[in-house]
Amino acid sequence: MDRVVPQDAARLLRDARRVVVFTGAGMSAESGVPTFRDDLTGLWARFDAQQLATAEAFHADPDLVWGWYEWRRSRVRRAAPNPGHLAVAAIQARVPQATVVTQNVDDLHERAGTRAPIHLHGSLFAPRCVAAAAHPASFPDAEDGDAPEPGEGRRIPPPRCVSCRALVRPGVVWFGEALPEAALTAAVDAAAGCDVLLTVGTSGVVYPAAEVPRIAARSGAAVIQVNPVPTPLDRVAAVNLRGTAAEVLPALVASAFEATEAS
Ligand code: BJW
Repeated sequence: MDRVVPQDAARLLRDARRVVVFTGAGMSAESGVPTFRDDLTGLWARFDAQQLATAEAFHADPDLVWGWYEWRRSRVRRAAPNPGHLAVAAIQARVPQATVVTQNVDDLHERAGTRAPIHLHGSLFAPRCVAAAAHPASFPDAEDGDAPEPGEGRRIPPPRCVSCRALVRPGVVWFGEALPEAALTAAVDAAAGCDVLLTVGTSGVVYPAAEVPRIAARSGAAVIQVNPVPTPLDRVAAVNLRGTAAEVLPALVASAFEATEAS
């Protein structure tokens, strides 16, 4: 990677009044949270999405699916935000109208200090029951004592909703499911009204989330992409920064904001 952040990206960020930061799994990769589609390390290289990330899969084998999500939740709980997450929170602190839109189901943006990130694909930490009037639900934590310790292939029966006794499911958006309407509307509105959209660590292939940077570009915003490899979003990006989130974002923030403050 070119270690010097291109000046035009820093200038675009410095001059923007409204910024959207749109993140995907690569944002958390350097925290030790696996991506989905990276060739060797991605989750979909080792696990079958159809057997784990659909409502049909949960219906067919709830213990398998709940156990897999508990394993992933335990990994995220042990992970810490990386310098990229901290840089995103710093952007929000410098730019009055900065919105963070994430496809990630971890809570690393929140733990880095980002205010109110919009979660398009739900959260590992907000389970709900499967009933039509889905209630939020609580679930046993490892430190509760009697909860089984999650392991990679461990089957764990999901708890039952305390209100209606229906099964509790992970509060994430599976393939074929609608995204949370309020979150999607807020993301689209922010993208349509921003000056700069910074897309970080996403392959840009999962819809409708992948429309968010494209909407920004069509609305006249400059799209800056941070990713170590080319993606379909290269074509909509005004600037492509080839590198990782934890390397590029702190350098971009320093170049955009700290140089001006010192002068
Ligand atoms: C780094 C890095 C480092 C590595 N630093 N970068 C239009 C066309 C075709 C298909 C469809 C379409 N519209 C809808 C569909 C179907 C489907 C879809 O998009 N399929 C495509 C895959 C073909 N979409 C859906 O089913 C959606 N629902 C829907 O459309 O509903 C319609 C409906 C309407 C009304 C009523 C009912 C239904 C739902 C999609 C849900 C996605 N869910 C998942 C799982 C979430 C739960 C879980 O975590 O288990 O969300 S799938 C997975 O992909 C996850 C992610 O959020 C999402 C996006 O992945 P992401 O974040 O981009 O990760 P990767 O791995 O793909 O990329 C990582 C990138 O990081 C790479 O580029 C690396 O290079 C980079 N990287 N290290 C920076 N250190």
